This record gives sequence, C-alpha cells and structure tokens, in this order.
Amino acid sequence: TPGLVTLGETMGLVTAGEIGSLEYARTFTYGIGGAESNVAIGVSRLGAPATWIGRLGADATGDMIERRLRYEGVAALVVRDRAFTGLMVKHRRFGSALSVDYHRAGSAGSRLSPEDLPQGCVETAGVLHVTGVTTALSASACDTVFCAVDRARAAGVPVSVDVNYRSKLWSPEAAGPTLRRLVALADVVFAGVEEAQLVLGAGAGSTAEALAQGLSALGPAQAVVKDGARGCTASVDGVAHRLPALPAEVVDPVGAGDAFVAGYLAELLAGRPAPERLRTAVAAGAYAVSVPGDCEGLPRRTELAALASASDVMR
Ligand code: KDG
Repeated sequence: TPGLVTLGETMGLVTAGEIGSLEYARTFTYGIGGAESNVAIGVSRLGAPATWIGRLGADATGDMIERRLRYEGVAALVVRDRAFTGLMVKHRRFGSALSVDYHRAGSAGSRLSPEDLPQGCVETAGVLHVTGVTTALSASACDTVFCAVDRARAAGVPVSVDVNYRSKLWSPEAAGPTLRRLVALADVVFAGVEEAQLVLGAGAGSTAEALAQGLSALGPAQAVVKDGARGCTASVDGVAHRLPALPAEVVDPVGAGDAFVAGYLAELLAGRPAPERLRTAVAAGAYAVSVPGDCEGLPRRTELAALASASDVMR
C-alpha cells in the first residue's frame, strides 16, 4: 500500500536530565530529532508505511539515527555524506523554559540534494510530506524540497506541507516568500497561528478560522491551523472544523506539531474523513507533549482510543 514519503534533516539530540542551567546538568540522554522523521515515526506507529529520505554523516550519530528509524519501522533511504551529522542540545532552564541550540550549519543533512531522491519513490507515495525547515537549510536542500513537490504533483500524489518556521535558521523576511510559494503547491497545509500570519502577511488579530481560509485560498484544499493548547481550526474542502486540544500534562512540547501531522496524515492515508483525521491528530499531539523527547511519546494505534474518545469534533 502506498504510504508516507518524507525528506529532511534528522539530528542527534542531547538533552540535559536536570532542570536548570546547563553547567549544572549531570546527566544527559541521547536521542534523535527532526521534524520530518518525527512524522515518519508517528505514521509508522499508527500503522501506515513510512519512508524517510535524508543525508547522515559517516559517524556514530548517523549510525544511531539510521538504526532508530529502522527500529521504528521507517524505511530510511540514507545517503552517507562526508560532513558530520547535525546535533541539537536541549535543556530546561525552568519549568516551561525549554531551549534548543542547533549545531547543524554545514551538516550532512543540510547537504541534501535533488539526486538523493530515488527514481519513482515520490511518484508512488500515498502522500509526500515536506516542511519549511528543509527549505531553510541550504540552496540544495531547498531545491530538493521543491523538486520532490514537483514530482509528486506531476504524478498526482498529494503534497503535505508543514510550514515549520524556525527563527534560528532564517528571518521572517527571508522565509515569507519561500514558505508562501511552498504552501501554494500543497494539497494539505499545517501551520501555527504565527506561521499562518507569516505566510499570509496577515496582522495579529486575525482569527484562526480566517487564517485557515486564507491558507486554503492560496491553493491547499486542506488547511489546518494548530493553536497549541487551544486545539485546532481547519478548512477542509471549504468546510470549517474546530477541535479543542485534549487535556494533557505538558512535559515536553517539542514534537507536538509533528505528532499532530502524523495523526492527520495516517488517517488521510487510511482514507478516513476529516473529523477523524483531526481527532487522531489532536490525540497524537496530546501523547507527544506528555513524554520527554521529540518523538518518543508518539502513540501506537492501539493506544489512541483512550484519549481519542474523550472529545468530539464540533462543526
Ligand atoms: O518539530 C520538532 C522539531 O523541531 C525537532 O525535532 C527538530 O526538526 C527540528 C528542527 O529543525 O527544529
């Protein structure tokens, strides 16, 4: 069965075990992070095939990432590069103050290039998923995203875009036009409220519903505005949907957006209707924030019911 195909950069993720200044941290865990591989893992856990394409360094971190992806059932199409595998360092200064530093400029992942896309891979996907992070990494990584999108569109494969604006990678002025061009090519778009404003050049104060409609007007028939703890608002084939978030104890918000996307796309691949896509998206987001790490908390299908039954779509 056709599944998810995605591409991007996955990095090693060093996380301090103690809350407080990094210099007093004594224990660290080593995991993986990367928006697109988080989505691939989430889709795989929800029972659909998932493929991730990317470059990793010929180093222990690259090996670790490849093994972790395979262990999660993700088909990892890895190109080994002479550059190092990128890293993130995450620590929590106090309760809600989480900070992430990147060590990724010049990394293997940022050297992604259109020839890394195997012939026929994108063309036979059930959905292609890309994010704005990859378009910010380098000219060749950005070209790879647009190349994959063009190939998907030519083959009639639906394109999913998560805007994923990262202020540590580029300015709003640099990002705006690229992200807008990418969104216009999508069938499904996911954005936070501020990301939607960036793409639309809209001022603060526009409602989530207006933002979803605005995004949809650029091209994608399915536009979903993620509003964190307030839930989500979507415009799907011209119909407005709104779904509150599920109550969850937020242990680590990083990766919630990717979990949301994974939930939505897994149900899209399964042919489920919009309210069900959104319900699973919200439940997956709640799972992700309840667990430390960017991808560890992603739910399996058997785990969804406990949370998903707690809420209903209101139209
Ligand atoms: O969405 C979570 C991601 O931000 C994280 O896993 C790392 O992809 C990442 C990025 O570039 O910020």
